[in-house]
This record gives sequence, C-alpha cells and structure tokens, in this order.
Amino acid sequence: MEKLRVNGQRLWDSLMEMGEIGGTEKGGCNRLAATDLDKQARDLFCDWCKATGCDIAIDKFGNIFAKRPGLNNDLPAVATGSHLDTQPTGGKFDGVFGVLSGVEVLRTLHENNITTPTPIEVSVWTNEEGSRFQPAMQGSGVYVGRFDLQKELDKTDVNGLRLGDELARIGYLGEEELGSRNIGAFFEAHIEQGPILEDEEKAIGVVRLGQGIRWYNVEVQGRESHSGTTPMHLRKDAMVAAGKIVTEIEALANRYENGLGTVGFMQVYPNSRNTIPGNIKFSADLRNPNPEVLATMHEEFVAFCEGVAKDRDLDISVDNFWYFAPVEFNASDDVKAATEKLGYSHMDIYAGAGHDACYMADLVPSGMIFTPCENGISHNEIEYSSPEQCEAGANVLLHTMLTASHRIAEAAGAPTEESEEEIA
Ligand code: HGY
Ligand code: MN
Ligand code: MN
Repeated sequence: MEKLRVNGQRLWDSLMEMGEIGGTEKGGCNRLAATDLDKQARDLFCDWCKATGCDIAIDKFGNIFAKRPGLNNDLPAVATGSHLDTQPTGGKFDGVFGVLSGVEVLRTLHENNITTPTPIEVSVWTNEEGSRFQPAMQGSGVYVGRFDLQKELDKTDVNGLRLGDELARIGYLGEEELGSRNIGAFFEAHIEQGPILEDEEKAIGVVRLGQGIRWYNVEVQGRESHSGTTPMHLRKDAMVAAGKIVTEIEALANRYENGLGTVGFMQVYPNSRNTIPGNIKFSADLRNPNPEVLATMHEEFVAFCEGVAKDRDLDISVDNFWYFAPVEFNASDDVKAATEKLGYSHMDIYAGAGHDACYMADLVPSGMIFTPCENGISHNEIEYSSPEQCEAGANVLLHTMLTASHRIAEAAGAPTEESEEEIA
C-alpha cells in the first residue's frame, strides 16, 4: 500500500473532460447549480464512479454519494467529496478537483483490486457556490442540519425558478434522508484559491481552520425621480446611499487584520440612466478567521447602514441571512501524516473560502488538503493548478483515506487486510 499512487495523467484528463461541460472561451467553466450543465456533470461523475464498482445514492437535496464496498460494509465509510457547480466565471478546478481526486482514489483502488477495510465514499454536494441560489455550502449545510430542507428547496434564483423544481427537472431530487450516510471521517481536497502555498513554495496545505463568513442582503429604498428636474437636496437617491455603504465595506475590512469585505451582486431599480434609482438590492460578504473580530465587523456594518438611513431619510434593510463561525478541522493531523509519508513539502494554513468540509466537521472528524493555484487566482476563468500539483493533492487524499480506513477497522476490531484464502 505504501507505494500506491494515483494516475496523475488520468486525473488531469478527467479534469479537462469535466471542464468541457460549461466550458468558456477563456478556458473556464460556467456551470451553475441545478442547471442542465450541472446535470451533465453529475451524470458523468455517476458513470465514472459506477465503473469502479460504486453504488450511487441521491438524497432529498440532490447530494450524490458514490459508495465503494470494503471488507466490512457495516463499518462507517471514509468519505471525501466537494462540488461540481461553479461560479459564472469559474475555473476548471474549484470544487471539481476535490470531486475528481475522489474519483481517482476509487479508480486507483479498483485497478489494483484493493479492498479497503471500510467502504470508501465520494460525495458531490449541491450548490456549494451560493451563486445562483443562496447561501453557499447549501447541500452540506442541509445535510448536517444547519439549514431547513424545505426552506432551502423553496429558494429561488433571480428568474424566480425554485431550487427544488430545478433539482427535480434535472433528475437529482433524490429519496434518501439527509444526514443518513454511515461515515466515520470526511476529507476534502481543494485548490487553495489564494497565493500563500505558491508564495511559500509548498506542495500541500494542511488546513487547520475554515474562516467565519457572514452574508447579507441589503436593500435601500429611496424614490425614483427625474435626473434632470429633481434638485439635489430633494432627492432620495438609493444609488448614492448604496455607494456609501459599498465604500464603507472596504474601509471596514481594512480596519481589521485578515478582514475581508465584498459586494459582488447588485440590482438597480429601475436601472435607467435618467431616473434617480429608487431601489437598490445588493449583497455583502464579510469574513474573518477570528469570531470576535467578525462580530465587531458585523456590528459596525449594521450601525453604519443605520446611520446612512437616518442621515438620508431612506429605508435601509440589512438581512444577515447566513453566518457560520470559524471551524477547526480535527482530522488535519491525518492529512499531515500522509503528506509527510509521501515526502511533499507542506505548511499549515487556514481556508479563506467556505467548503463543504466546514459543515461535515459538525458530524465527523474532518480535514482538508490544499494544493497551490497559479497566482492565487480563483473564481476566475484563468484559475489553474498544474498536473503535478493535482497529482500530489490526490496522492495525499488517497493515503489519508487509506490510513483512516485502517484506523476505523482496527478500532472496531474488524479485519484490516483481506486474508489469503479470501483472495484465493
Ligand atoms: O464563498 C465561498 O467561499 C465558496 O466559494 N462558496
Ligand atoms: Mn469550492
Ligand atoms: Mn468557489
């Protein structure tokens, strides 16, 4: 087992093939959650897993679980997984690298006729990105009970399409109860999506923590009126108020170490150049690895919006509809041990992005494996990780999972190796 390695070329070819689904001219991927393209990607994943002897299950939120039997199938599986949905200007690697590293683990075990002590499972989580439907990490969040199933299925996109209907339409509104998988550990491989590993010239990031995130829907209600006839002092200009808040988000993030603040989505009504905007809806995304700092950022943000509403006599609503506190990964040492065994350079790191492993950590020992990405760029079509970097990450995933599988079986007093007569 020590010498077992993934097939890096096969992993790379699968990444490129998956990247064709929703592929963009700039070489990225636009494959939003629960679209026909998402269906194509899901179908391809299921086909690839079935070819390695997996059974496929789909739960009531469209999460997919590909399970490869082990020696003792009543023992909890060692699981991995990530997401196949992308940002509108996504790349070929965010999420997909983790899913296909899991597929490569299955393929490596299958072609070497290895039966692991426990089952091995690879999952695809619905709508991790939170772009078409909110919040992010929706599938894993519903799975672990952070979100209510029905409420999340009823979420709609900007065109009023309901997520539950879309999952049914693409054939991925399953029957399996949420949270019902028998798993004993969860590991997710993912590109770092930041510049640190590349700058530090490390092959692997041992992820110790996922930073806290707060998402808001902000709505500024002013009054439409004519841009040519309304004196400045009589205006109820929603755009100017929104602009002050957007500028403050940047200032707020810069006031705190590791503070991050972003406005990525905005709807202007009536969006006509000679009508003073009467209504503006926009997103706010605040992050920090320190929960107390994130709480302070939240308080200052809400207070600032209240001040703008008062000063400009506008109605401004701030809905902090999603929050998760920084999360520690308690199986990171498994990742570190596998990385050292394989001889890859590594460093401890924290995750700036949210990941499904952040929610799986509610249920089972979880860990994450980061690989570098070029110039730290992600959520961009030029996102890139090299074949060698992907291969290293998948090898660490393979050995992390094998070690965990043996540990779970040993702890249960179950066989960890196939006996000769069983093989004969
Ligand atoms: O928002 C995030 O961090 C992730 O990309 N869903
Ligand atoms: Mn991701
Ligand atoms: Mn992402």
